[in-house]
Amino acid sequence: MIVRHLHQAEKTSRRILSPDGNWESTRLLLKDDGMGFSFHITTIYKGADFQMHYQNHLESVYCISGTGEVKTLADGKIYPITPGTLYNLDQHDKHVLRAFEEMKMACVFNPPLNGKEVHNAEGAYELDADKLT
Ligand code: 9YT
Repeated sequence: MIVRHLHQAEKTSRRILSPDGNWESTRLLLKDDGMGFSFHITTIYKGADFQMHYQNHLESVYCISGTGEVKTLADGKIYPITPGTLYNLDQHDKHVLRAFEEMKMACVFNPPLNGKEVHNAEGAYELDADKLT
């Protein structure tokens, strides 16, 4: 069995700070753990407003706290995010995420992340990103 605690993991290389200053993510479960998905606790900073497009991954995002909205660019729809909302990028949807307050999110990626992924110019994660060191 694999057991980890967020507060301990935050003190290690599992805590990734986005270079764009929009978010940080503590990656509690990664590809090497062999579960077939990765699991992260992500903080989206207040005022963040940025585009993502996970061309290589599916992602589920559950809001633990905070408020914001997510917009799918293909159809212009805007979905409010409040604690309890789960949104799922099942179509590799290009989207914009906005945080009206700091938001704590639980995020699951399939296929699992290697560890050090940050967004490329298109807002995607590369499949061959480095593992944690
Ligand atoms: C909600 C979202 O996609 N935020 C970007 C960070 C991502 N969740 C991650 O790498 O953990």
